[in-house]
Amino acid sequence: MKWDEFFVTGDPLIYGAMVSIVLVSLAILVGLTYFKKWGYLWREWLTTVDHKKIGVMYILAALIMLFRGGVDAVMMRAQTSMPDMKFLDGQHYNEIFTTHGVIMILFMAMPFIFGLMNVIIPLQIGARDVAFPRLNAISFWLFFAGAMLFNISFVIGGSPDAGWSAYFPLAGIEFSPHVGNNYYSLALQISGIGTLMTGLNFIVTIMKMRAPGMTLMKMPMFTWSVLITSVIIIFAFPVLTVALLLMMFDRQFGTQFFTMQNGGMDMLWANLFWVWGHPEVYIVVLPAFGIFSEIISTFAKKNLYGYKSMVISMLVISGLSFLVWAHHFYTMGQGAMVNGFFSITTMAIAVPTGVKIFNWLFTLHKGRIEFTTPMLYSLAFIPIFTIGGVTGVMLAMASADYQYHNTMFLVAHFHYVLIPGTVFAVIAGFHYWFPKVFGFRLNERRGKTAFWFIIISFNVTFFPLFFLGLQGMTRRMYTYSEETGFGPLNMLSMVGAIGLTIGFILLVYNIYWSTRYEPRDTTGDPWDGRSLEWSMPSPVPVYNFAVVPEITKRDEFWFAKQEGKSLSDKKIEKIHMPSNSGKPFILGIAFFFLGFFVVFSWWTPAIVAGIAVLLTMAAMSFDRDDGYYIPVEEVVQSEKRLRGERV
Ligand code: HEM
Ligand SMILES: [Cu+2]
Repeated sequence: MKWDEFFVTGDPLIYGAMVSIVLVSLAILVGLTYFKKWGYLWREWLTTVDHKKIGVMYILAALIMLFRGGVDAVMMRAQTSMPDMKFLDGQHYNEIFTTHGVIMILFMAMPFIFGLMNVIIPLQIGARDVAFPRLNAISFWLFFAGAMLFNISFVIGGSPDAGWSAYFPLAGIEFSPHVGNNYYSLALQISGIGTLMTGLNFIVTIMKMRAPGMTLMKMPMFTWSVLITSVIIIFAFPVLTVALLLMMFDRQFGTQFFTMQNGGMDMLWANLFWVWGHPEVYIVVLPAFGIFSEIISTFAKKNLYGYKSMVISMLVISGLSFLVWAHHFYTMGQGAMVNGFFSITTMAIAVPTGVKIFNWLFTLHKGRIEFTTPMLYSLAFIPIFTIGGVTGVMLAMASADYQYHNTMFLVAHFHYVLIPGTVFAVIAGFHYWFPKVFGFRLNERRGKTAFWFIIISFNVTFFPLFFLGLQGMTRRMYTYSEETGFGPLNMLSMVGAIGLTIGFILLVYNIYWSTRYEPRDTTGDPWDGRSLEWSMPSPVPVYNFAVVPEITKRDEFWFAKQEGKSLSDKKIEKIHMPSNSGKPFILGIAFFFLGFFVVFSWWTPAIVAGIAVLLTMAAMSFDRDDGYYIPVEEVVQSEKRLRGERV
């Protein structure tokens, strides 16, 4: 490969991006050296095994990826805002919708959810950390390595361009000969291993580490949703990993699993992809349901209506989510019987989902509702998500789908599901739990301004797309002529996208503003919460609970407050904690280079990087570090300090 093929060239946009990447990296390096922060960064973050810090890193990475995916989105909207627009060419448009889709789902939505569950789950169940803290760090660094690998494709070698679903034969070596889709297969394999381990870790954590007395049916709803999601992860992700491995073999070693000749079967890819892909939607949506349940019950000042039916409907959804995958390709000709089966299973999902919607409405009924920022997002979610759900049922009807398949109607539908169902949830959760992690709230007034911008602009951006789809505008189409008449609605959608951008900028600005000016919270419970995470001071000390509380009922903390009881008046004992480790971070770097060299089929360096991976793993298994104890005196001191007493 020649150097001019190695770096992506020829476009002012890309040169601009290269220059800014170099400048930002230099600024970070110089800044860290100037302020002497290398040691701090290494000790407190890169080597941490603390679930709260790992959670914060996930969320930070997700916010950066939201920015990257958002820039892609605005560029697409700009290109289609007017007929015969000349901003992007066809190839660039292909690359951008591919990276937008992959980044938003795998490197924004999932890590944002993982970030929140990392921070909150141990606190909600009364645990001192997750079951396997070091594995948790490995999960994060593998996710991060995969995300970085995927992102550099933009400047080195070229981005994938076969859609986020990478259908064969388009994604095969014959029609996509450059390295873009190798990045897809490698980056997703690496981060996928991390995801799988997160799933295992949280199942064990929730099953084994709950505070005494907290039976399954006494768990907060967010914990339930994460437990069910983790089970979906361990069934769904192996399918993706295997499919990606076969993709890699097809593209780089001449096998014929998904090709159109020599016994290959392109539809096999579509099936494997969606056997993972549909449950993936629930991996990001179920925890969102959990977050909304917590927020709605907190700010309606009522216990969650229909707790048991909430749990059952999540279980039913998780089971059904594995039985609907063929609804993504009704038009590929598998016949009426098969299509009929998948139509019915798909429509059936609307039933448990409807149960949940009614449960939230009944929780609100006669509640003393407080319209805080997180509550506003949760209230807006209900009607908007319902539009997404109803249009989903429309798409589920196989015969009707022949009409809307692969049109902008579909694009509108899944954004109506994913943006309220995931993005609003993580933003709501972010505002809700922010004071727990940082010790102060995000400013309410500024938060609400951003909320209104985001909610209104979201609808302006995506509602027109339903009509464009019905008029016949196909998805993934980079341009259209004046005569189609698609112009005005696309322009309207562009206006919405600009509004969304402003909304997100206001949201980020609020983080900055609140960090500087918002008063600190000394109660640890600024929202008058119900679950255990509000029972300790904020920011939460490393050991979480000075004494592990005993649970006798659901929302124990809420009732304890009513009765004026304390959950932590027992004797403090010394606390065992896991020690930090640099190896997960090193493993992430080794995996990054392994992936990078395999992308370019540079086998010698790839073998060296592979050996580095194995050696780091071996070093990890011989590690004999049993952690350390925090002495009683230190716990007592820090509890006093955090609760605002003079020490
Ligand atoms: C923030 C505002 C967003 C805007 C303006 C936006 C806009 C778009 C546009 C214009 C397309 C391509 C339409 C076409 O086929 O030509 C698209 C595709 C897509 N978007 Fe978004 N999007 C946004 C957020 C999101 C989020 C939050 C997610 C997921 C969590 C997401 C997931 C996807 C996926 C999976 C595709 C399909 C990519 C493909 O065709 O391969 N988007 N989006
Ligand atoms: Cu689906």
